[in-house]
Amino acid sequence: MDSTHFRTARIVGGKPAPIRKWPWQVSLQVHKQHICGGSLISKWWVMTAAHCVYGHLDYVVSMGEADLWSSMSVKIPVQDIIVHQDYSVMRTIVHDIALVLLAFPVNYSVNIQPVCIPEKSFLVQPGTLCWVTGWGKTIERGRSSRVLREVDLSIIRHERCNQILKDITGRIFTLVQEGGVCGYNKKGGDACQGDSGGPMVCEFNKTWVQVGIVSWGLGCGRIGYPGIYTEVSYYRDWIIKELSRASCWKSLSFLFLSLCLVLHLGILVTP
Ligand code: 4AZ
Repeated sequence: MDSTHFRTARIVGGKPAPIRKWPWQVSLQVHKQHICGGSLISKWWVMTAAHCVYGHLDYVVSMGEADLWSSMSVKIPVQDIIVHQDYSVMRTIVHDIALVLLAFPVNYSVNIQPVCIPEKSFLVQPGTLCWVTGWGKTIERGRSSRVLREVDLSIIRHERCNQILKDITGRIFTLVQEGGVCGYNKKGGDACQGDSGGPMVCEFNKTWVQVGIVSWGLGCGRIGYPGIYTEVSYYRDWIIKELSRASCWKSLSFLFLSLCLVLHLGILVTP
């Protein structure tokens, strides 16, 4: 067996996720088809990768079930999408983050819970054990998985990750900059197409914190090739700013609508 065959035949690794272990994991779907992963950060908001939602299609967020075909999933249409203003795919992918507003708030349950966003100052240490989850491909040239899968990773900071990827590709420009973080599993565990937008989480003091968003990689599960993630702590201020801006718009539009209604009624009742 040649090395190429070995590499592509290798599964991305990991195993099916136990039920209720990752209750913030969501599936972004178009016409009932799974497109990308995402994570629930509040009753109204899902976080994902910008490259997942860049065309602004009609998405539905599906949550609460590990089996994509389950009839028990909670499905909520999307009301709005905020893509990072500096998101770009020139040379390399940067600022690959987006926020998705649900059409109505989800009810939390044992199967549906939000994940924590790290502090801005929180720098995950190299070598930290984390987990990535998703319904993406189980081999580089395979198909998406019907059941949610998980795999453990070890963190590589962006400086070292950039050097590794530059050495692999021979590129001289920066491939992973500040705002990016990498994950690697020496047995070939990795995220792949379809996992994008989904969470990479690590447990600190018994609390699960989302450290990364699946962004990109050179193939999947290749030995020596780390996967690249958007570093959530780096975008904490952006996330908070956008969420408060959106809720401000919401209350303003509500105010205007009520005012219009009052004026309209006023006109109707004036003789
Ligand atoms: C993708 O195509 C993709 N190995 C996402 C993550 C990785 C590779 C590809 C990481 O969306």
